[in-house]
Amino acid sequence: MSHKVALITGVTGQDGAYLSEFLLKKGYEVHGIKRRTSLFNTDRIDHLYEDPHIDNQRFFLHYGDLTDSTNLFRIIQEVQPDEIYNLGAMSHVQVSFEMPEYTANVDGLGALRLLEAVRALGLEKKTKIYQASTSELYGKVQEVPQSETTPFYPRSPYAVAKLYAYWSTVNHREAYDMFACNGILFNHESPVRGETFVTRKITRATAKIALGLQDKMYLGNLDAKRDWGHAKDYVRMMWMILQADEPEDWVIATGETTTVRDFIKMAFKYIGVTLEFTGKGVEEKGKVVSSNNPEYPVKEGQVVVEVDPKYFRPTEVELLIGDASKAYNKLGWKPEYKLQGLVDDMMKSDIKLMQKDSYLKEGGYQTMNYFE
Ligand code: NDP
Ligand code: GDR
Repeated sequence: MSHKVALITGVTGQDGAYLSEFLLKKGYEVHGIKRRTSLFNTDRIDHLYEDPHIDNQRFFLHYGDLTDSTNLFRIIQEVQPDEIYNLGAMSHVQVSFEMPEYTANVDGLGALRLLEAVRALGLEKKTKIYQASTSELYGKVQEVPQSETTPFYPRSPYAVAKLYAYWSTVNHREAYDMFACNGILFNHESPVRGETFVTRKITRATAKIALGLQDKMYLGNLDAKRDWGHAKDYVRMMWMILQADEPEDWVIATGETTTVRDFIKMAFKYIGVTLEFTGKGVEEKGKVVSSNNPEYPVKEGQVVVEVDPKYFRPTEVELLIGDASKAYNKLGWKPEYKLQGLVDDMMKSDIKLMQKDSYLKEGGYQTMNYFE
């Protein structure tokens, strides 16, 4: 049976894992580009891994890097993909201030390398390209809600690099008639979200606090507002973008915005704890007002959130709220998850994860010290 072939950069990341699963279920042959790392780093896709010795393998991994043109050329030539999803990126906004040049190379030039490889290999009529663009392009608030026509004003080296990738995608589409599209995705999260993004940092810390493994968490700007959706809903839309009649750019968002502070309250609500926030700026603290779940040793009055200015960014994106009506109306996409459903999904998973640590500790299990 003939099937479509997809190539995914960033296959080991949150979206790469969800998208691989989604495309495999649709019958695709899926090829992922994975960086060489000193440890496996395939936790998110281990359940999809197939022994290369079996027949009818449909999930393949290739070593590669978005900074290496010859490697990208060779993989694309070998795979001859019908669809490329460029999800690979140095995706952490705060870290991009520490490594702006690398971020520009991977997130900006990396996209151009892929577009040029497709063109140079003469695949521009065969291979469709999805570029992982971002609501960070909007940066400093120009208008709300943000749509495909809202002007961009990037506020980080990450966003500046992604702006280059956005326009490279548009320019290749117009110059060479390629089916190349930007998905301007607002924040999307899941139980496998990277641990240093704010939502996962909060759900992991809340789970640890619930189990008595940690007293409090330290965060940065609690006033920032984000339009948070579930990664599962968003990868479906990535695929829909490449099945549309025309190559276009699309905003994907829930249309609701929430502060970091309220996200924390929602995570604690899952464990039956009500929080109140007092104080301003770096003095602000989140305290337990009541706790109605005796299973968790959280005490009234316990301070569970403090602010550490080291998490403040040199320039911040204060407010994101997306208008995805073009996607709703033209492609019929609608998110299935509401924010509390997403928070519950993440909390359920992190409590389970932390419980494992807790049981091991109680059972006297000690990790090996290889350096003794
Ligand atoms: P993750 O950080 O979870 O995953 C990023 C992926 O990119 C990882 O597989 C990582 O590999 C890979 N990568 C990093 N550097 C390179 C490189 N030099 N060459 C090849 N691959 C590399 O991000 P998400 O899954 O959350 O996001 C996917 C994409 O969508 C990213 O481009 C991100 O910028 C963008 N985006 C994300 C949003 C979100 O809210 N999640 C919203 C809008 C856009 P490794 O595992 O080795 O680090
Ligand atoms: P963001 O996500 O920058 O929106 O980029 P992140 O979760 O890192 O930050 C969201 C907001 O929370 C504030 N914040 C903190 N952030 C982190 N990481 N850690 C903290 O301790 C903390 N305290 C407060 C931040 O200042 C910010 O305002 C994500 C990434 O996935 C990008 O790749 C993607 O393009 C955008 O979402 C859309």
